Amino acid sequence: MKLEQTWRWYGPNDNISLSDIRQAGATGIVTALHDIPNGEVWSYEAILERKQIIEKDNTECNKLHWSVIESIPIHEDIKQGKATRDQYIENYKESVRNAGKAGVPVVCYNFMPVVDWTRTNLAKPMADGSLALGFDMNDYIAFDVFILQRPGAEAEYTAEQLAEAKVCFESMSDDYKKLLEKNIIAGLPGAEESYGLKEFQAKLDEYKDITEEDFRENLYYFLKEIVPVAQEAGVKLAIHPDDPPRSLFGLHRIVSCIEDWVKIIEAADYPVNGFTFCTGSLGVSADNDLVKMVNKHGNRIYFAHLRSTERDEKGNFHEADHLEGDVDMYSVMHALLQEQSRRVEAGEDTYLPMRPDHGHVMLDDLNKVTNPGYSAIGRLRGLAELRGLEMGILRSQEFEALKAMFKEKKWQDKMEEELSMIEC
Ligand code: DNO
Repeated sequence: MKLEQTWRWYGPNDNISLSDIRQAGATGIVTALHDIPNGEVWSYEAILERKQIIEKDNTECNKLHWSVIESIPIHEDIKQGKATRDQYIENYKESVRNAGKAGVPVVCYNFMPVVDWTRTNLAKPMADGSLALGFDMNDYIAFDVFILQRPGAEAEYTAEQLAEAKVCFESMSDDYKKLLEKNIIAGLPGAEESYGLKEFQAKLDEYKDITEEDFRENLYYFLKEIVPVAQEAGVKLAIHPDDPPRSLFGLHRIVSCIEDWVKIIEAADYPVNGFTFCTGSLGVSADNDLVKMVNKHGNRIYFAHLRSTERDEKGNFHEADHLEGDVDMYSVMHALLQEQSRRVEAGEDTYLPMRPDHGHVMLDDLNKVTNPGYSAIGRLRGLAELRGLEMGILRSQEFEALKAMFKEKKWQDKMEEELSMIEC
């Protein structure tokens, strides 16, 4: 049993074609109807049309299918718990039903307020000559305090952080300041929202009186409504973690760690209420034990973004090569394959799509315009590495022994043993 290899595709306008994706060896397409405005219903016809485009050139031995919707965005009114949320939730239900009817099995979504994934640098030079996405704390604080001039921002940083950010700000050219603003708030691909400075501050202001408790309740309210519908529609919901998994611009972040996962499960405890296991996002926090997350809640992982990040103690990080950096990809892959074998023996649905993520810009792509994080060759490299790692693990004698153990229905013993080792 293998994880399904998938690839994020931005639709018919993506420079990377479906034929390219076939050559990369992926079988699953991860995509969204990006042109539908946030909050509106995704009609059955529109989903079906996209599905047919994906499957158009399928042959008997070369098939693509739509594995995951990434994402159906959640309207800000739902996140803010406004009176208007109910209509948006009804629309979301309709979209989920339509996805189920069209046979798309997984919907990925996030609950990050105002900004989706956030980086300060979209072209950080790596030692090998490739370019990576990065998050630089000095740049971020300089933007927050000196460019955006968010009221109250200073109080959230130490004197040392502020001093460093000031030096950094003073050395920035006007062009660099503009670039930084664009990188942070003009919207990365798939983020669906983009702002100018004033508009951004106005959006942040809307969250001023929303406490963390309120914000969590807004997510749980949404889940209580949506999850039963998804269960009936046969669609798995996979919430994406906050990226990075910490507060930005004073906003609450409530999908950042295992404790958050537990609360999400408890809010609407149906099997379809699950997670996108994004190792690069979660891995930015040293407190997240990724293997433990799989061993404890692997049965709720319905989609995996397998990438690695490298962080430092100041909060800076960048995208590492897929098998390098702070994510122990061997152990993560092992844990996911173990979870999949458990599902086989338990007679559960074993479908587990994964995709490479945020590849470096390298080789020929250095001369092209690419979507930040979504260049072809960097992801091709990532996918190839992940595929090899998976094969190595599945073919190892140790893994054969593990599967034999599961066959004898001893998987529970095995999981308990691993968890007790992690916990002590
Ligand atoms: C970034 C992506 C995110 C993700 C959303 C899910 O590369 O992982 O934009 O798609 O957060 O809703």
